Amino acid sequence: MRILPLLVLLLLGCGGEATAPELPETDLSQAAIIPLPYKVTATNSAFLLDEGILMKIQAKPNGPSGELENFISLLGEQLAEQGITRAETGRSLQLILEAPNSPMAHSDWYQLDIEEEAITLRANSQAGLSSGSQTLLQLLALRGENNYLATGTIEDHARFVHRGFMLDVSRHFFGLETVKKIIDYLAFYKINRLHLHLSDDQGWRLEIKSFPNLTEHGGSTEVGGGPGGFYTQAEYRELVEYARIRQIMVIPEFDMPGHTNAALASYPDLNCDGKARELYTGTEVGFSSFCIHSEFTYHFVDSLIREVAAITTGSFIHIGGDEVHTLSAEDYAYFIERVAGIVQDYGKQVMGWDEIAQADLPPGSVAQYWNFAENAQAAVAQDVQVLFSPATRAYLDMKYDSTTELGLAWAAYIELEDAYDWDPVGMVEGVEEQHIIGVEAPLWAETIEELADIEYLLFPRLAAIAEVGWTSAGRKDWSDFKGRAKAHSDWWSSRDINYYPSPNLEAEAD
Ligand code: TNX
Repeated sequence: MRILPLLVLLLLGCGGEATAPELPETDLSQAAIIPLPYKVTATNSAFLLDEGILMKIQAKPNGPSGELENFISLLGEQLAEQGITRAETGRSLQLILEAPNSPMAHSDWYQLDIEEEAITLRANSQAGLSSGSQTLLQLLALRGENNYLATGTIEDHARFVHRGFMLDVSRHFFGLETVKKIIDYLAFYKINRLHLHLSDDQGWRLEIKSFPNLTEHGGSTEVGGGPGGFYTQAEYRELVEYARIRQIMVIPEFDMPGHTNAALASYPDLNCDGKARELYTGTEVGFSSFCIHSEFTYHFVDSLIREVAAITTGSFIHIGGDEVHTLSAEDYAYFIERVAGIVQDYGKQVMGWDEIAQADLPPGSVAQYWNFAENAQAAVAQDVQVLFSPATRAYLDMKYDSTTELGLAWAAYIELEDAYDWDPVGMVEGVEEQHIIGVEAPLWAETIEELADIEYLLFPRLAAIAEVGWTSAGRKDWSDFKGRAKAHSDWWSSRDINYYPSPNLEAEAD
């Protein structure tokens, strides 16, 4: 990650007013920020948000880069959405960018000072700057009818570097606009990694120029027999860039050697018997596999990883590796080790579901714990970091309760409290804080077809997972969280977000 020392100052200068307005008394420590910041100090006054603000952006030498310009223009748009519009005259809101000299060690560190006359945001990385701006945007979004912000200081940093969300675009395909909307939601909750599950038995969703039939044929359907779809490489680049500007790393996943029916249907030579499989629109898992001892398989994987690495700005490529019920342990490990080597050859780090820890992995790999504790332990034994996505807590495709229409229930029912009230440390014996890269909430798409379905399973649980990943364990508190989540649900309503009205949200905070 780039460490670029930065300071952003937002100054509000009042011009032409004869008498100072009376300022309301406030309490910043009561703000409903999710995830909960590390430290909030209230100074009980107010920063007024009057109309007609003149926004000036000033870049000092050494401060800004091209990267920063993107960020500033994005922040300008987001402030405008919150009613902070630029005017030709009147009060001014000024952004001054410069480089502070004391870099802080924590991931995503920022400090937000809100005073009567100025808002100052300090950070020592682009990521911290982005996180701090999301806090400011939440304060604006949650201000309701008030035309002011509470004053005080927020000092904040993330507990884990990886705070992720996974979207399965294979079982059902979701277009660019839907995914961009989700990226906006992720940024708002300081989730910084979007893992896209781009291939499975039911569909191949990214154009691969050296194997065009993957999308021509393999992308032509989905669960239930709908039309499917895929991203061209140009569209995918657009998505990666949209996310990158919002400090979100896109992690592409091509699940293999199992969960590969769409590829097996598109290229007969990937099958040991040389016969193309039929397209699949059901929801069973575990039946498909590449031909492990055929060199064509590795020629295919090499071309795939080469093309994907070239359009991936993040450091990881996810190779799946889950639920292969048709292979011996030996063949499985042989395949994973060869494919991990290919990923390494193209300069990327390997990520995979926890099963990959049964193979010898290159340094810097990450095993995503979803179901098997012994695999998480095997990862730690070979110094491979563990990403926590326990199906019983973090799988957002699980139903809330027995009456939920969307979703599955094989792992658990997951109410808001279940999604909130857990900690990755202590969940698997021997897997400690230093072995854990972070947490990720996967959304598998067997039962969901459109944005409203996604929103229903995401909200409010995404907010809970965001807090598990960001907030230090000692600061987390369920009864406090549910009060803040209730405030956010009002905001979701105002944005027409189709959230699940969890009974947890209605319960009195005690
Ligand atoms: C298990 S999680 C799977 C997916 C399914 C999911 C449904 C994992 C690595 N494999 O193929 O979509 O359950 O909840």
